Amino acid sequence: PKPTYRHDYRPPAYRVRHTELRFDLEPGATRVRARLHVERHPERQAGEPLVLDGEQLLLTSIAIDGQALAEAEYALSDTGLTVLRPPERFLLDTEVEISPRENTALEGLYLSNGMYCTQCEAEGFRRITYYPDRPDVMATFSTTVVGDKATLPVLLSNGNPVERGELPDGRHFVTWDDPFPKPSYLFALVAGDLQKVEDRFTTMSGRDVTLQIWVEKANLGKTDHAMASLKRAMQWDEQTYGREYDLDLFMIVAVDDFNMGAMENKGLNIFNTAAVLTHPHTATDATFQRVEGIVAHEYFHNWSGNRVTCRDWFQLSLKEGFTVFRDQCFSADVNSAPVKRIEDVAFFRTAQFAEDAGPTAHPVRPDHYIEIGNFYTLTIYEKGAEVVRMLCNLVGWEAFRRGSDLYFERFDGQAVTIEDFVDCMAEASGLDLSQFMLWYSQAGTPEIDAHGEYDYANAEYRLTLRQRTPATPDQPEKLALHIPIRMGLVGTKSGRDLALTLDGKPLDRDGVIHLREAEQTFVFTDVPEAPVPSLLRGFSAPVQLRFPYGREDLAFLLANDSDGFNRWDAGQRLAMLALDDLIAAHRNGVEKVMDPRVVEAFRALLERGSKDKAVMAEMLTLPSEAYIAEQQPLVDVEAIHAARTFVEQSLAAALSDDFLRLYEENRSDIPYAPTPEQIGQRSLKNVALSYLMAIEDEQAVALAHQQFEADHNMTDVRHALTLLVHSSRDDLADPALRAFGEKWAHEPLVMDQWFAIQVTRPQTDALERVRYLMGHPAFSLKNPNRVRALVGTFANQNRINFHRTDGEGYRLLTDVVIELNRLNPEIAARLVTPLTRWQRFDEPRQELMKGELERIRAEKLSPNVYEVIEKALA
Ligand code: HT7
Ligand code: ZN
Repeated sequence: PKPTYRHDYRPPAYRVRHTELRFDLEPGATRVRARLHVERHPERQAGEPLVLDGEQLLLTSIAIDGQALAEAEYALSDTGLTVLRPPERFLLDTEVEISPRENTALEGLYLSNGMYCTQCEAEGFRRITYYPDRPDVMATFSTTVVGDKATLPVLLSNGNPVERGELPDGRHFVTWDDPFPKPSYLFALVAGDLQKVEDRFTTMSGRDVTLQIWVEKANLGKTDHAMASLKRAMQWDEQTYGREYDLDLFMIVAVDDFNMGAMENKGLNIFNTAAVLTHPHTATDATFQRVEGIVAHEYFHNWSGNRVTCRDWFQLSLKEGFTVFRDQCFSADVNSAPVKRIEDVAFFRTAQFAEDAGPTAHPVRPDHYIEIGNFYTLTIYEKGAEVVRMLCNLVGWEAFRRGSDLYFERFDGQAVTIEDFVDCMAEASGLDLSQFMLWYSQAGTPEIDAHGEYDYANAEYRLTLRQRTPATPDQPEKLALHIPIRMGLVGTKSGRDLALTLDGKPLDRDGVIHLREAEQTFVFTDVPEAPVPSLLRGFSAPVQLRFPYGREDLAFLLANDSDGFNRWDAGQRLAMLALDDLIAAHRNGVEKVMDPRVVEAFRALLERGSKDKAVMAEMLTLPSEAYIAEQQPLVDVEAIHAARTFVEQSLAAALSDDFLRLYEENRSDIPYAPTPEQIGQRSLKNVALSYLMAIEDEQAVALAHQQFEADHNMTDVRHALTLLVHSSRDDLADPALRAFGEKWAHEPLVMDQWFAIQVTRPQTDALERVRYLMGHPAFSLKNPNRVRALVGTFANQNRINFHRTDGEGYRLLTDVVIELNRLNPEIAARLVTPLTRWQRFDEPRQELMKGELERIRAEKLSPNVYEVIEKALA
């Protein structure tokens, strides 16, 4: 497979103004007739060939302006069809046959549980019909769907239904018109035996919109939260960005088999059932919040992605980074803002930092790719969102909103670039953002080394910052970035933020300094007392910032910092210092001793309490093993696990009365609701229970068992079951697991939780359980949710067992990747990620991991897996 390069972009030679499609649905042989209204692009010469993409299609007829083409007039290949000498303006009619039944890759048109559905982003439409399958070709669509009336009573596509009727042989049809020009990746079709839940929304200009969520009958009771989330998101986008919905109908469909979370097809969003269905008995608080966020994300794409789309796939972050930023702000506004930021950053620093430090590191706007499906990454989405967040903070919200209005107005109905977006922000704010653009082109996580000195005699504080971005594949040298650092100086006597004067002027209200050089010193004057600096408040830039904090400094910030995010971060840094010592002790075979200053800091935290219980729960949560690993030069899997377990047990032993009190204070029998208050209370209670179970005293075990038996809501049941299954009490865990598995055997999404609980257990039998559970009737390699729950969770979240020194964990993952390479390349390429990080581990593990990567390389590979494996072994 050959790479595509960003610099090779050329506008298409031909445009499609309007697309008419007709689908005759049959599982093994669906006929797709397409009529494209084509014209030459005004910027391109006459007489160029028309190149259409197409894969796995059987062409049965082709005509231009009603005249069948002779074989010499076009050329067919595995990747497309070329019309050699087309006229300037014409109608192209084609007919192809495709087989949804055999489509296990879940791209294009496929069958999920007897229901037809599509996934066209990024390049799935070419598996439906011959077409210029690129985002800068935008057309209006008219789609007729024909199917068997008894088995496929519901026939959906984008836009508005304009005609329906009966046909011979028990078939029927519906025709849909989508008046908004769109690229092929936003096309969607759904057909099946579905039921709908309906609601309405009146837009800010008074238009009435019908909202529908389509599900299989058994899932009818699980749509309330998604519908409420959708209405909240529609209102938020009007109030915050002035964006109104534009069609009369907005539909969501839930499907079982789906490669990602959801898809923003115009007027017809398709969702993974896991990203839309909720019920207090089947979904946890985390799922309720995830559903709210994803429903909002897909809805927000209607403007940031659909009305204004990407010129080419290198610009993917234009829509994804901006839309993630929008959904993060929405979730922060409707829930607890500090907790949302803490959760997002904790995830980002673990997973995106790892991606940026590994062999698949790439810029937010990549320069080349082999398979675009591999670039739906944490860098494009999450780092892209951090870049937009920095832009927003740099220019300020008012200018950002003006820039956003300008962007939507200027480019409505167009396919544009990241420069177009940033130019609007520069125009609206008057700021020069040229250095800032490096954030889009340079891969890797910038590292900032900071140190500070207080000069008593002159009442000055000198802060020196040095930035460096490590080399990444293809990019050995890096330039200095423009890095906004929000900060404060917290007086050690007063415990308060000191007023900041820099270069004789008060620092702006937000307290942002701008690092632009490789090294810069900032001299703050009139500093009346010795301060502790609080740096990178709110994680104001996606960087690793190091400062030689002492433990007392961190305990001080944990107690006094006015920035909630940095209070949490001080606790994490303090725990990391203790963990580092314990990791070293474990490695050197020295007895582990718990740092009393960490215990005292936690005790003080527990005594102080917090109004926001969710924040308190985050403060009490230790850094994850994955995050700890990210902070180590070389990952010592056993030492990290042992050190973290030791800290948890030491805190539990020293503070068990406090944890017990916390647990009791936060128990509640009131009916479940996914409100921020209830979620915070449950998190705090369950964090306390985790600590208590870390030492497994009889009382803790009894509480966990009672919580499981009480069966109040899935959040509590799942947490209690996890603690039992991860404890040494198999006498209680086994019957509980059995009961849970039997009760929920008919609910695939709950069985996913049942799989995940078992395969994350630290006991040495975890790997054997994975192999055993792969034979369970509820498991299927063809369903991405099942694969993620069982195999993905094991490889990513059970570090000591996945990295077993006998290499069995790696072998298991490789076996699955090889199988999936054939069935579903997109999922295979994602699943292999943990093996690609081999350089982070000790020599024997490196050899084992590389051996497995070589084993994959020896197979006949899909472009997706090929690209990842080649990078990993480069
Ligand atoms: N824009 C959507 C991306 C997506 C996708 C990409 C590749 C393969 C399958 C996919 N399903 C959805 C989702 C989003 O970002 O909103
Ligand atoms: Zn998106």
